[in-house]
Amino acid sequence: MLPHEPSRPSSLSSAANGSTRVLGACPHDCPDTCSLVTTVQAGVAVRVQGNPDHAHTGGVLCNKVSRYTERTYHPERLLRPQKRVGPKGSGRFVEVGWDDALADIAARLSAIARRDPQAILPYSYAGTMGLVQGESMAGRFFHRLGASLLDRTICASAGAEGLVQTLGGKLGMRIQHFAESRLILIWGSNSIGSNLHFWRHVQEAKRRGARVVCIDPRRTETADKCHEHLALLPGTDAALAFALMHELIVHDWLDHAYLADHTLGWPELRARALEWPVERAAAVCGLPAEQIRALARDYGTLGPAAIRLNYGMQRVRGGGNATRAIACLPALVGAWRHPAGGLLMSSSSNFPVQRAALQRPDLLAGRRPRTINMSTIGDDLLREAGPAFGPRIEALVVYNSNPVAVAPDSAQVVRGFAREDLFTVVLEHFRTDTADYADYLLPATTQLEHWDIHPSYGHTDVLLNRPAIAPQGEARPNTAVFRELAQRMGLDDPAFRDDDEALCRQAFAPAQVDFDTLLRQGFASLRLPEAPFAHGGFPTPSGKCEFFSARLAAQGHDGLPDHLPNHEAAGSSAAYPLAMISPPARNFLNSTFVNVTSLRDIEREPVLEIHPQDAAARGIADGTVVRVFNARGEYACKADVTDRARPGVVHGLGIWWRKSGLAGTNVNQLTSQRLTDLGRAPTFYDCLVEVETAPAPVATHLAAADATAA
Ligand SMILES: Nc1nc2c(c(=O)[nH]1)N[C@H]1C(S)=C(S)[C@@H](COP(=O)(O)OP(=O)(O)OC[C@H]3O[C@@H](n4cnc5c(=O)[nH]c(N)nc54)[C@H](O)[C@@H]3O)O[C@H]1N2
Ligand SMILES: Nc1nc2c(c(=O)[nH]1)N[C@H]1C(S)=C(S)[C@@H](COP(=O)(O)OP(=O)(O)OC[C@H]3O[C@@H](n4cnc5c(=O)[nH]c(N)nc54)[C@H](O)[C@@H]3O)O[C@H]1N2
Ligand code: SF4
Ligand SMILES: [Mo]
Repeated sequence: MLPHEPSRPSSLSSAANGSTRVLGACPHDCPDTCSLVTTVQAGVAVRVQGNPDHAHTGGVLCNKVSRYTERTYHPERLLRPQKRVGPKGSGRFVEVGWDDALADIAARLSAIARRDPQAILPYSYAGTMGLVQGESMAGRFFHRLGASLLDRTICASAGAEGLVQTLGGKLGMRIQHFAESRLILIWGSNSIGSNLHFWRHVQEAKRRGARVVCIDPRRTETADKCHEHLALLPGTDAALAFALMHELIVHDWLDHAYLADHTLGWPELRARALEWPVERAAAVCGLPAEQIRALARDYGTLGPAAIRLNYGMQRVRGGGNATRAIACLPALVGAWRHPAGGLLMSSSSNFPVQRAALQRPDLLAGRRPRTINMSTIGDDLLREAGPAFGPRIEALVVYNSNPVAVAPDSAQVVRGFAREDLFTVVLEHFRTDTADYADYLLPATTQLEHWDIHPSYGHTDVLLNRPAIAPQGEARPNTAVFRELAQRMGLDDPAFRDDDEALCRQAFAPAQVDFDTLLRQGFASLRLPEAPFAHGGFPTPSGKCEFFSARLAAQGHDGLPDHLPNHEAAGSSAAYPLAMISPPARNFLNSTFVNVTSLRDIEREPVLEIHPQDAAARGIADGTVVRVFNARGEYACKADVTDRARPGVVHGLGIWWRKSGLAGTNVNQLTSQRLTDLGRAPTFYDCLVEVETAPAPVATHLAAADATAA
């Protein structure tokens, strides 16, 4: 059992039976950023639990991370550096010593850097959200080299840009106050699957009589538990938001004083909203008009009203504008006046992270390398040198990411990674799809084995992660690899001498976040107002909630939000009549945990959810193997015939490793590299497909695969 005394003296405490408990932070890309307690006996982590002293964690972890020891001690953990011996992608490696691996990597990168350092590209995302094992030492290394910069757009940049333009930052309600709301809109998010600790606040609000509405094309487990579910077509959220505004206007459910004092562009927004009578939006969204009217009535009359907006609705062409439109809503009804009213998409801008101190962009010393968008890595790896593009990408260093599985348009991504003249280094825990394409595969430490420090995008506490156990095998932290490479490449700068604890200390100014508090209790809360915009004070250029954005207008965008139909809008193609979204499977985190047996056993196998009507029209029975295809490629999986899907929309739950898929592909074989309106983000959920029962070749491939497996 965990001790519950709140004044536990240190984050490294000893218990009577000789075990120690080490405080840490969940590293995963999840808004909950849980505080972890790892029990260690004789150097072995025996249990990872939620910290009961941390209010946002409340002693509870999700199913995935409560299996963290299974992942850490997995028999397939990479324990020693490996060098490729077979053709690219064959996954044939031999073990090599760290010295040999690092010497060779340093030599190869130096040779490329002498010609043009921009031919080297780092590729990383949020395998760990830690500021130290993320972009600290890595940033210093690539900046000092002058390597290409990476535009980290793969998840959230469309919504982030929409929020920044409207509210002035990734800011909003404090998550705990949702418990006091009377109406909660869960918009583009499967909270029970991906934001579990928020769901506890929803349950509390429900107990107090709140009404809860889910806005999601898929009938998720979250939708099941809400009072109402609006199953709109993917990419139609802005139309819905405008119809809500229309109703608020015609019924005068408006806070005129708030509009006058704290918003910019109300007359213009009002005029645009009046172009969206409920019937027009109902036709665009594929929803009953009465359901939209009822939602508007609730939103206009039940206060405080709170919106939990999340990133599921911004992975479409108009994702940035849809975020802007929705982010306008709380100001219309003055919801921000109350701590339990308003909106939350991300809380990250609250954290005064000293990114320049960690990443040292000054080491560029005036050079301005080009920027490559991670969401178009498929095309960019295949691009030839040219005046617009610059040099061909010759070396790729991948850490904290699995692009071959998670980036859109995988056929193109794989073609890029398969280039025999591309030098690829991958730092990983496991032999992922991306690792298969490495020239050098370097074993990385997990969160139980290294230091780190974490902000959160769901709550407003900083967390410290202390190592609980020694690195497994010869695994090394990402930071150690970049330090060593710098030294071997003669990049002599004091920036490469900071150790990981020192880096943790540089993440925040002591006046903002007290490091001793972090050492003592594992977390520290930021001092913030309870209702951030009760009296306006939006950190936009005008200080107001900007319905109209002069900044966007100056960049040639529409100054007002608008509904932009999908690149591949439902009903726009006879060849590909079904809209496909690919939200995550609950027991995986993006492509992480796919190889953890106990979790994979719950998810069982890749599936496509399809409505009984769409299945019947194609002669597809539940459980049959189907071929899902479009012009970009095809994907084979089992059909789950279910009314979790609405007619016209199918769900390819993700993100399985390609090599665990039936025909060696995953759902990203179908997604495109087209980008969003704002934020240069991918459009994973803006994708048309057709589905048919799999013809014989796939079934044969399957039988062969089964035979090999058995
Ligand atoms: N268990 C688990 N938790 C996770 C993750 C995971 O993979 N697994 N991923 C983590 C990451 S990286 C992120 S970014 C967050 C994401 O967290 P959220 O943004 O909350 O995303 P999801 O739970 O993926 O839910 C997205 C929901 O949006 C719906 N959706 C799809 N298209 C549309 C649309 O056009 N409009 C609307 N209104 N809804 C739409 C999908 O059906 C899905 O239910 O979750 C994090 N948490
Ligand atoms: N079709 C479709 N595609 C999607 C999405 C979708 O909903 N649908 N979601 C998108 C979203 S929201 C996101 S955020 C991206 C996520 O894409 P990624 O950020 O690539 O996330 P993961 O797939 O979880 O891969 C992270 C990898 O980092 C490794 N890792 C973890 N910690 C460390 C460490 O400390 N050191 C090193 N070296 N490696 C580490 C893990 O082992 C794992 O293999 O995928 C996107 N792709
Ligand atoms: S993945 Fe999310 S819910 Fe699970 S332990 Fe980590 S932060 Fe908590
Ligand atoms: Mo994400």
